[in-house]
Amino acid sequence: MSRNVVFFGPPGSGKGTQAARLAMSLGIPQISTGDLLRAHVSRGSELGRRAKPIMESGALVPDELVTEMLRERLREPDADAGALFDGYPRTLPQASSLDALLSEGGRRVDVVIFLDVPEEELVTRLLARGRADDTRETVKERLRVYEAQTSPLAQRYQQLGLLVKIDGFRAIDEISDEVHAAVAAVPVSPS
Ligand code: B4P
Repeated sequence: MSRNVVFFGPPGSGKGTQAARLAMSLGIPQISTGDLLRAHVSRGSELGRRAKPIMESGALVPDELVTEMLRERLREPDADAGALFDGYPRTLPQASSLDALLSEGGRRVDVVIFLDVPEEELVTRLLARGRADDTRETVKERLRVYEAQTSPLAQRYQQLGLLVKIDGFRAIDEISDEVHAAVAAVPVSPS
């Protein structure tokens, strides 16, 4: 049995926060493409050197680089029982790649959690967090990129009947309770 959950939403909507909590309670890994990319940047790998200026500009790292990184991560044995995808997919081609990668192991996306947060709150949260790519200018660009390239995923997953929209503008515990309930309500993949 395998459980595969996608966390989807604008930058700062709490994908990482909620995926970490769910990972603890389900005992399956949180796979954050942002964290994987930042690890590459800090160890100065070839991928990290290419990704660093892109991330600092607020743009998306090219699909093929991120997808190859994800493919490698999914080969690790802890992902056999499933994974919580935090920040992937972010484009329609990435969504197709995720379906293909999962189907190689007879798996599929079981549910997509969409965290809905007003833009003003996103800006406040990100500026308070203060990561290297959390400057006012970069945040504005990341929100623009989200609208243009990532938000169309909502319609895709809605049509597939997989999207669960959750109000992410509340206390973290309240959101977690609703995320847990939504995931528990979904049957898991057979393999
Ligand atoms: P990510 O690392 O995925 O960053 P994010 O979208 O900004 O964060 P998230 O939504 O997880 O917010 P968090 O829980 O941390 O991406 C960074 C960059 O990497 C991208 O811009 C891109 O360049 C690159 N990248 C990553 N994946 C890629 C892909 N698939 N393809 C191409 N490029 C990719 O929460 C934010 C803050 O809010 C935290 O401080 C948190 O404490 C706070 N918070 C959370 N929930 C809250 C709540 N309910 N109330 C109040 N505050 C809350």
